[in-house]
Amino acid sequence: MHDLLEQFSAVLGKQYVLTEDQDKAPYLTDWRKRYSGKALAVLLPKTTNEVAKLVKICAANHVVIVPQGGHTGFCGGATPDNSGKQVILNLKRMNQIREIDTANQTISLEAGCILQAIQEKAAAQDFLFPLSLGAEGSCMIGGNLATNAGGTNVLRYGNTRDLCLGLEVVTAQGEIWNGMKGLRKDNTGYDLRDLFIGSEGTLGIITAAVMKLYPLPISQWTTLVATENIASTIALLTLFQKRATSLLTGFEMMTQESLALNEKHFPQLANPLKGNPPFTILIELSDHESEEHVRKLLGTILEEAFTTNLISDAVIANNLSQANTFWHMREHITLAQAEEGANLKHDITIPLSSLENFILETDALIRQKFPGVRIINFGHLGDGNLHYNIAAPIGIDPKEFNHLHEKPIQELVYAQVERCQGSISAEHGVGQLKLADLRAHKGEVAHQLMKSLKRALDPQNTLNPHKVVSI
Ligand code: FAD
Ligand code: 2HG
Ligand code: ZN
Repeated sequence: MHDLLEQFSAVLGKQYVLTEDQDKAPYLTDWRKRYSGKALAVLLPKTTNEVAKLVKICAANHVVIVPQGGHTGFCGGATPDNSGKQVILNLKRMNQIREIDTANQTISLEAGCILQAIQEKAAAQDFLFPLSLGAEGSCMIGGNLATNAGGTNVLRYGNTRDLCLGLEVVTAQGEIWNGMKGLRKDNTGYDLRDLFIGSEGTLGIITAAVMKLYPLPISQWTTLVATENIASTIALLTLFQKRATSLLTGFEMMTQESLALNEKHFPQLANPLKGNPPFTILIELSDHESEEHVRKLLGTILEEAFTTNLISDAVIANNLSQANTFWHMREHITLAQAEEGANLKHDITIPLSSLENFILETDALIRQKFPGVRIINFGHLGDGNLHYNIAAPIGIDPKEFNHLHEKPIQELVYAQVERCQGSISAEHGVGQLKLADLRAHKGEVAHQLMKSLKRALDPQNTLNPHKVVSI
């Protein structure tokens, strides 16, 4: 073991091989505090060549590597097990922007770049990098790619996969695959890029990427509207999609119960809509034309929504600071849940045509079988993606409640998801949290194909084993 640490130090320098408990501690527990592990060392490489050398050392010694970015993932994918034999390979020092190609509208960058820093770098050159999520101040592009993160702009720009044109990956054998071409068309056989995106560190280590950039919108309007039920909410989405088409860049849903929790922990983020409506919808329109053009369009659509009784109230943000407050309301629900204590997350997608049926039936079943629970249902409604989270009844210890009820609640929710032809992971991935559920959900053929891929690319099973799929 001593020899191994010396080999790591020979590649990185001793200060980038963390072995002391207090130095390793920040890398060992996940954001939700649900998973905690031990590690032989935390390795902090600066270059792709260093990553390749470290992987070769690990492969030769059968040492398991857990790749890690900002460690904000929700499925325990970046947390090691309890053996103390695995190493964490954290990419945070690989944070260089390699190039912004203005003609190609692409940015080439290293895996450890923080998402918010990428957005800012792009904006400084009049470009939009559209990936946006609540953890953007600490998650990294490598982690976003490895989880195929979604967020609030998917409706218009797609998820991380849709934004990626090229990758650089260190394979399980320590070879470097350079796929850093910024091409929008490339039909040269199997799509290796798409194989690594969403593989959660189980097939290779993403060290760099070429990502798409877009022209920066010059006008943006954000509004909060009240709807009485899920049917009118979906009808409202259809209306906005028809009238605003590609100008619609955000359509997020928050239920009354979600916002009540927000208000409890963040009273400054109280809902400006009157009378705590059953559903509060955050809608954003963006355009490259004048402010007035979008404002007028928004007004016309809202008027139509009022006259057809789809909405009962609306507040349009009249400046950037108010628009930011609306977004904070939406993003703070996760933080309010964390403040409230342990909770059960269900990150699911349902076809929009089945969404009303899913919510009505599942809500009723949950309330009947688990009286008093709070259904913290919110999410990216425009993508059919609900965060259908469950919090313990008020006054009941959340940990005790989850211990007793997590399994039956999850079985109920996932059975409903299957009935509606949905997915048990919309954007957060699988990690160790959903490892067991994946098999049943994907079906035997898909599961075997996934195992074959894992065996082919990582035959020694040293890259993040027992995450996503076990072989
Ligand atoms: P980590 O958590 O470090 O890692 C995640 C997985 O990727 C692990 O399996 C890890 O092994 C692997 N990995 C990390 N880096 C690499 C690499 N370079 N190469 C190979 N594998 C790697 N997610 C959404 O999709 N949408 C949201 O709206 C959203 N909102 C969030 C809000 C909050 C407040 C928080 C805390 C999280 C949110 N997330 C969201 C979840 C999380 O931020 C995303 O999954 C994010 O993409 C993870 O990035 P990370 O750098 O933190 O990755
Ligand atoms: C979001 O959309 C994130 O805010 C977090 O994906 C969802 O807390 C959650 O379950
Ligand atoms: Zn989300």
